[in-house]
Formats: sequence, structure tokens, C-alpha cells
Amino acid sequence: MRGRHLASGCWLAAAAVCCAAATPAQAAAAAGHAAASASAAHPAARLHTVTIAGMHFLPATLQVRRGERVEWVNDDLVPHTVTARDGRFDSRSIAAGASWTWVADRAGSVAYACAYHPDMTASVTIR
Ligand SMILES: [Cu+2]
Repeated sequence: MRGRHLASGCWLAAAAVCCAAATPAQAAAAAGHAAASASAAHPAARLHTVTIAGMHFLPATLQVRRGERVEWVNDDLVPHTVTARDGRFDSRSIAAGASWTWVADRAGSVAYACAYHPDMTASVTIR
């Protein structure tokens, strides 16, 4: 986990930019990259991990299937939340070093942000 963060630093920075710019093409490209990386590393993965680091959700866009779990791991030094804009989920405060898991229940795309840092935005698409 730690090694992956270090190795993919450049891509993570690009994803963070993408989450702010958020054109459909960029979002699709980032999601595709994330899906390809995940499937290569874990062919049968049912648990997706979003790392919270450097005041960003990484990856900023994620595609999962219904029934799969998404775990947000707070690798930052301050608390964050994972709060859906439509109220569909809300982690409440995730302490530094802690994590929170949510099961993707029904299809759709959910934009979310950190309640403490509104500039921290990302989305998860459930198929
Ligand atoms: Cu935050």
C-alpha cells in the first residue's frame, strides 16, 4: 500500500487535477485508468480502496459494481469525511489513520466531498 502511493505519485497528482476540472472525457479517462489498475492487481477484487492523502481523494473517480465495497482510508494527518452530495452516504469524521467502508447498493453516480474541506471532491459510479 505504501509503496504503491510512492510509485504512482505522478498519476495521483493528475487525478487530483482531474477532479477539479471534471470534464466528462477526463473523468472517463481517470475512471478507466483506475479500473484497469485495480483489475490488474486484484482480478477478483470486491473491495475498492480510495486513499485520502494530501487533501485529495485518490482516485477521484471510481467505478464499482453493485454489492462491492468501497473503503476510504485516511492517510492524511487531519480528519476528513466522505459525504455524498445527495445524502446517500455520510461517513462522518474519519480520524487520521482510520478508514470507513460503504457498500455500493444501487446503480448511479454519486458525487461526494469532504464536509470539512469542500474543495475535496470526487465521485463513485455504481454499475
Ligand atoms: Cu477533509
